[in-house]
Amino acid sequence: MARNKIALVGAGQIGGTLALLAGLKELGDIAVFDIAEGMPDGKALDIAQSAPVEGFDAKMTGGSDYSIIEGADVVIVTAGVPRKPGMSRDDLIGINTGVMKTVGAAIGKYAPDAFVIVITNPLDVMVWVLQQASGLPTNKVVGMAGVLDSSRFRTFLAEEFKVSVEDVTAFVLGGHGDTMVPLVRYSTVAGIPLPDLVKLGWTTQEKLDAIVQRTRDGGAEIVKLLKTGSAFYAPAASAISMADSYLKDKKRVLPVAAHLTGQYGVDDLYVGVPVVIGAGGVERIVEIELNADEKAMFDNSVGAVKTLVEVVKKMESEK
Ligand code: TXD
Repeated sequence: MARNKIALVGAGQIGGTLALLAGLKELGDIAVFDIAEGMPDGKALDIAQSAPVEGFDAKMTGGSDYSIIEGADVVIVTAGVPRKPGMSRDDLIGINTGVMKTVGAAIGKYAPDAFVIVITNPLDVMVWVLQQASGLPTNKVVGMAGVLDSSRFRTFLAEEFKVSVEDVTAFVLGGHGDTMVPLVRYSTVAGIPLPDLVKLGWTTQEKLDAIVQRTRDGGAEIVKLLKTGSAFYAPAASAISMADSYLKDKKRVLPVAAHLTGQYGVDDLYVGVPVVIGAGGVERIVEIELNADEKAMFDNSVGAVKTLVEVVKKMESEK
């Protein structure tokens, strides 16, 4: 059986980490593309030379010609510019819209059967632009944000409760960014919902509220510390878990930016919701009932995504 092929468009901080993780996990052969000439070739070569030590087999190719992504089973897109301190994710919209259009067209040409995971910010809008430019079916194009946001939430909760991160599950909804909606009543430690843990005295409501806020600000906290870019280890690990679920038909239930057609009252927008990812791409969208508070937060988040999509549509119509 031929190995799967994973194409990485963008070989920066996240792209390089994706290549290493995909190699270590033996997900398949890896092609790394970037417009910065030489850099993707260098990273591919460097990672290939770690394979004998780590003990994995994967063909690593790097280059600046889109033909290297040909026939990929999975394409992960990080191409674009990241945030600098003081910049919001939305400041990136102008530059990255153009990048998504080029990348989308290339994917449509060279890898039309791929499962595509977009990471470039502002995420929920960029995945929408890329899907349109690629012409790929909407169930094969998703955005990565929720796995990262919920992983951040789980990290902070495990720290607070002094339990293994493995036993903490978290549920987040909505757009990536300041308006995302951590769903406290669906987040648990070994199945015990967080509100019950407050009642049991494991934590206080105030501490829980602070953790929710820290999760929302999780990206900014790291941007501020790094000074020269944004988070990359956890974002890469998150996207790899989505690729893994697709390639192995694991049917994991993961929060991703998925194309909604009426679910949660949203039409033709990409918003973070739980979905089943298997060999068919997004195989099912999980629609849960929200209480009034959650609905208000969700609608606010959807409103923020909608506003940015309108900005893109306006930019395009003025061209
Ligand atoms: O949760 C999430 N979705 C995110 C998103 C979490 C963290 C970071 N997030 C975003 O991912 C971030 O705001 C950026 O938009 C992307 C990529 O972040 P990364 O840290 O990897 O950025 P780099 O290191 O700057 O890498 C981007 C690469 C860089 O090597 C450029 O040369 C390349 O993109 N680039 C391009 N590649 C191909 N084609 C074009 N046009 C292009 N333009 C730049």
